[in-house]
Amino acid sequence: MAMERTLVLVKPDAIQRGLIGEIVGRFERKGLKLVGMKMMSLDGAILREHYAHLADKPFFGSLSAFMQSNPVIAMCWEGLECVDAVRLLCGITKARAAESGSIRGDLAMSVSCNVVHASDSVENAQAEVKRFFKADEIYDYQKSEYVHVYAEDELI
Ligand code: IDP
Ligand code: MG
Repeated sequence: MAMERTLVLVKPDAIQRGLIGEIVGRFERKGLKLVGMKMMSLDGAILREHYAHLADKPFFGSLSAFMQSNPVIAMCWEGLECVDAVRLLCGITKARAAESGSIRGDLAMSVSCNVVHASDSVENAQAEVKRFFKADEIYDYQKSEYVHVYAEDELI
């Protein structure tokens, strides 16, 4: 078991629909710790890196335009094995088929406008946090509720 950090983006559709608080609240209530957060506009260069695995897809152009259509909220969340935990909270890509109870399952209907991005592996999470945050934009602090969120032997 390891404390991990992962990148979450609140996507442009969620900003337009007034879902920032709802989405942030779900990660907070889960017991995750917010260690970085900012609003930012994405440009083509960062999106080409971020979505490099989709560069050959026919929808890449519209995905890139969608992600630049208004600012996003970038967040870095920390928790025990949180990369997988956050993916589960978000639900699968095709929001209308995502499990009820998940963020996409409860809040979205689209494949592309699916309200959130979350890193899909520990390795990608490390690269993505670096891509979106400077080192001094990530904050180390004690979260007093950790003694209630985790058992003692999980915090070692
Ligand atoms: P993920 O966000 O669930 O990790 P990825 O396959 O990494 O899914 O795709 C990144 C994003 O690209 C998706 O969240 C979605 O916004 C968009 N996307 C993925 N597949 C499609 C598609 O078939 N049509 C349109 N947009 C897509
Ligand atoms: Mg992905």
